[in-house]
Amino acid sequence: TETETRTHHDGKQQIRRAVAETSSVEDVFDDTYKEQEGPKPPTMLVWRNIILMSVLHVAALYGLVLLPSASVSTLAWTAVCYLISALGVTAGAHRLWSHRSYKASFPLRVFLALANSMAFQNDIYEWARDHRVHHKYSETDADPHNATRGFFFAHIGWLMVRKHPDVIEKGKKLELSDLKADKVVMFQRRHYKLSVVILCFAVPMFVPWYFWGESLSVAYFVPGFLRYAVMLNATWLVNSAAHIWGNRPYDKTINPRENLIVALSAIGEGFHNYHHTFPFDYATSEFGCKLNLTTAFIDTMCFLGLAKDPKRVSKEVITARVQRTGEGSHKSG
Ligand code: ST9
Ligand code: ZN
Ligand code: ZN
Repeated sequence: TETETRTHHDGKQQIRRAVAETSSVEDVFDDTYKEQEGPKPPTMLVWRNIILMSVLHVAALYGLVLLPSASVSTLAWTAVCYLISALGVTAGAHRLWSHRSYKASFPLRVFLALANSMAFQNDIYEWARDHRVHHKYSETDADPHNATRGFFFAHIGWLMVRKHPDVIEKGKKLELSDLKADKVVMFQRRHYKLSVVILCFAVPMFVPWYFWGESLSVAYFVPGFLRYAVMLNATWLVNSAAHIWGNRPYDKTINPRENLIVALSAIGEGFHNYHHTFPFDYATSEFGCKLNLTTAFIDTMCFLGLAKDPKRVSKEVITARVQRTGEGSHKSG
């Protein structure tokens, strides 16, 4: 049995290496990392963030109260702002810059960087760095939003405390030269604060007030704060809900799951068991555009010649993986 175990282990290593080779970035789970033994470092609260997040959510609730008095145009504009900022995260920071799952032309990268500033979720460089450690050291001390610390921590709590030292230590060792070499990413990082003030707050508020005479308070609280808070929570649900609830058709040994509600609110990012199994697939799902607006967007960009080389996993590889590590809940289509 010892040889058997070794063969099994070698097999696993080989698969990990093969997977790593198809992926040009460090987003593949590293099972050699071991958490330090003994007591965990104490949780250090960051009161500034706790207060700011509370204020944001109170402002968003006020936006909810004002919602019935918003004009139809303002509601449509709010939806547009939601979609643009969501795409800046899903098609931009996530599928393009964290995972390099397709290639994007300069004009598309400029659009995605602007959309990303509208989402105000840390600049692209920081987001992609934290996301690569999330995949490589998923659900350990070195994962920034380690879901084994519970729903609240994975959802929002991790933004209100100092990071575990292993997140920073492992993060500093990551290969990030592709991000440093991307002029659009570094430009956004240099001018991040100004871009957020303009794109996340000023523009969403100015447009309805200036173009169709919406009241300043509705313009401020609905497409501004309410849209921002809902978009943040939809994103965080990928880290919390989609790491806790749902099926695991592709790999039953990991916690990330297929969660349709999250897929819907996060425009295609809820197929999280598939995504952690095949992080380099541009669709982040076996089923292409199904419940997946981001994939439809990238397909459209490829059709228009603004993007190319979307990476996909073959049916054979998926089927083999489903049979080897799936929990038996796989449905085709
Ligand atoms: C937000 C982000 O909401 C949300 C991300 C979600 C990710 C989701 C992923 C799911 C999949 C994709 C689905 C998308 C779905 C989208 C749907 C859309 C509808 N490696 O950070 P500091 C260094 S943001 C290497 O201060 P502390 C760092 O460089 C919301 N190094 O750590 C620095 O070094 P130096 C708005 C690292 O003090 C030093 O360490 N933003 C790494 O522990 C200190 O860094 C906020 O709320 C790393 N990984 O503070 C702000 N990490 O000094 C939140 C750090 O040399 N952030 N370093 O430069 C903070 O305030 C702080 O980061 C903190 C930790 C308080 C949380
Ligand atoms: Zn995850
Ligand atoms: Zn990812």
